Amino acid sequence: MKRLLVLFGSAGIAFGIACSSNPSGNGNGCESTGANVTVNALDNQTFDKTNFTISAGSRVCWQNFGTLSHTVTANANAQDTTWKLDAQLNPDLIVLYSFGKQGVNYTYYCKIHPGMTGTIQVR
Ligand SMILES: [Cu+2]
Repeated sequence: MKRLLVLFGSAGIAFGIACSSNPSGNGNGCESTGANVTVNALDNQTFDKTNFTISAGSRVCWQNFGTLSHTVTANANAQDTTWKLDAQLNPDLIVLYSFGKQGVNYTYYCKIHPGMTGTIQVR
Protein backbone atom coordinates (compact mmCIF):
# COMPACT_ATOMS: atom_id res chain seq x y z
CA MET A 1 0.00 0.00 0.00
CA LYS A 2 1.53 3.27 -1.10
CA ARG A 3 0.69 6.39 0.82
CA LEU A 4 0.10 9.59 -1.03
CA LEU A 5 0.10 13.05 0.45
CA VAL A 6 -0.56 15.91 -1.90
CA LEU A 7 -0.32 19.53 -0.89
CA PHE A 8 -1.59 22.07 -3.34
CA GLY A 9 -0.78 25.72 -2.97
CA SER A 10 -2.02 28.43 -5.22
CA ALA A 11 -2.02 32.18 -4.86
CA GLY A 12 -0.92 31.79 -1.30
CA ILE A 13 -3.62 29.36 -0.31
CA ALA A 14 -2.30 25.97 0.66
CA PHE A 15 -4.40 23.03 1.58
CA GLY A 16 -3.64 19.39 1.97
CA ILE A 17 -5.29 16.26 0.77
CA ALA A 18 -4.27 13.03 2.40
CA CYS A 19 -5.52 9.81 0.97
CA SER A 20 -4.56 6.21 0.64
CA SER A 21 -4.22 4.67 -2.74
CA ASN A 22 -2.65 1.67 -4.31
CA PRO A 23 -1.26 2.94 -7.59
CA SER A 24 0.20 0.52 -10.04
CA GLY A 25 3.13 0.69 -12.40
CA ASN A 26 4.55 4.09 -13.20
CA GLY A 27 1.60 5.91 -11.71
CA ASN A 28 3.64 6.28 -8.53
CA GLY A 29 5.36 9.46 -7.48
CA CYS A 30 5.16 12.80 -9.23
CA GLU A 31 4.86 11.50 -12.77
CA SER A 32 1.09 11.24 -12.69
CA THR A 33 0.62 14.75 -11.29
CA GLY A 34 1.61 16.58 -14.45
CA ALA A 35 3.88 18.87 -12.41
CA ASN A 36 6.24 21.10 -14.38
CA VAL A 37 9.28 20.16 -12.33
CA THR A 38 10.02 17.12 -10.18
CA VAL A 39 12.52 17.28 -7.32
CA ASN A 40 13.81 14.07 -5.76
CA ALA A 41 14.73 13.94 -2.08
CA LEU A 42 17.67 11.57 -1.97
CA ASP A 43 19.10 9.27 0.66
CA ASN A 44 22.41 11.17 0.45
CA GLN A 45 20.53 14.03 2.13
CA THR A 46 20.29 16.33 -0.85
CA PHE A 47 17.55 17.48 -3.17
CA ASP A 48 18.57 16.58 -6.71
CA LYS A 49 17.71 20.07 -7.98
CA THR A 50 18.91 22.79 -5.65
CA ASN A 51 18.28 25.94 -7.68
CA PHE A 52 16.06 26.36 -10.71
CA THR A 53 13.76 28.83 -12.40
CA ILE A 54 10.09 28.35 -13.25
CA SER A 55 7.39 30.57 -14.66
CA ALA A 56 4.57 31.83 -12.45
CA GLY A 57 1.81 29.27 -12.16
CA SER A 58 4.16 26.31 -12.48
CA ARG A 59 3.74 23.37 -10.21
CA VAL A 60 6.68 21.73 -8.48
CA CYS A 61 6.44 18.18 -7.16
CA TRP A 62 8.81 16.69 -4.60
CA GLN A 63 9.03 12.92 -4.37
CA ASN A 64 10.87 10.47 -2.16
CA PHE A 65 11.73 7.04 -3.48
CA GLY A 66 14.43 6.62 -0.84
CA THR A 67 14.38 5.18 2.64
CA LEU A 68 14.83 8.34 4.74
CA SER A 69 12.06 10.68 5.80
CA HIS A 70 12.34 14.33 4.80
CA THR A 71 10.32 17.52 4.92
CA VAL A 72 9.76 20.37 2.50
CA THR A 73 9.77 23.38 4.81
CA ALA A 74 9.58 26.99 3.71
CA ASN A 75 12.00 29.66 4.82
CA ALA A 76 10.21 32.87 5.71
CA ASN A 77 9.89 35.11 2.68
CA ALA A 78 9.29 38.84 2.98
CA GLN A 79 8.15 39.02 -0.65
CA ASP A 80 5.49 36.36 -0.17
CA THR A 81 4.42 35.88 3.43
CA THR A 82 2.02 33.14 2.37
CA TRP A 83 4.99 30.85 1.68
CA LYS A 84 4.58 28.63 4.75
CA LEU A 85 4.84 25.16 3.29
CA ASP A 86 5.83 22.59 5.91
CA ALA A 87 5.12 19.13 4.59
CA GLN A 88 6.33 15.66 5.46
CA LEU A 89 8.07 13.91 2.60
CA ASN A 90 8.35 10.42 3.97
CA PRO A 91 9.20 7.55 1.62
CA ASP A 92 6.50 7.13 -1.02
CA LEU A 93 4.97 10.53 -0.31
CA ILE A 94 4.83 13.45 -2.69
CA VAL A 95 4.36 17.17 -2.10
CA LEU A 96 2.88 19.36 -4.80
CA TYR A 97 2.91 23.16 -4.75
CA SER A 98 1.87 25.77 -7.29
CA PHE A 99 3.98 28.94 -7.34
CA GLY A 100 1.90 31.93 -8.33
CA LYS A 101 3.97 35.00 -7.53
CA GLN A 102 6.36 36.22 -10.18
CA GLY A 103 9.68 37.75 -9.23
CA VAL A 104 10.09 35.92 -5.94
CA ASN A 105 12.90 33.59 -4.90
CA TYR A 106 11.52 30.84 -2.67
CA THR A 107 13.88 28.90 -0.42
CA TYR A 108 13.17 25.79 1.57
CA TYR A 109 14.93 23.11 3.56
CA CYS A 110 14.44 19.77 5.28
CA LYS A 111 13.83 20.00 9.03
CA ILE A 112 15.32 16.56 9.58
CA HIS A 113 18.49 17.27 7.57
CA PRO A 114 18.95 21.06 7.65
CA GLY A 115 21.74 20.82 5.10
CA MET A 116 19.15 19.88 2.49
CA THR A 117 18.15 23.16 0.91
CA GLY A 118 16.68 24.42 -2.32
CA THR A 119 15.82 27.64 -4.13
CA ILE A 120 13.07 28.17 -6.67
CA GLN A 121 13.09 31.36 -8.71
CA VAL A 122 9.71 32.33 -10.15
CA ARG A 123 10.05 34.56 -13.21
CU1 LIG B 1 15.84 15.31 4.82
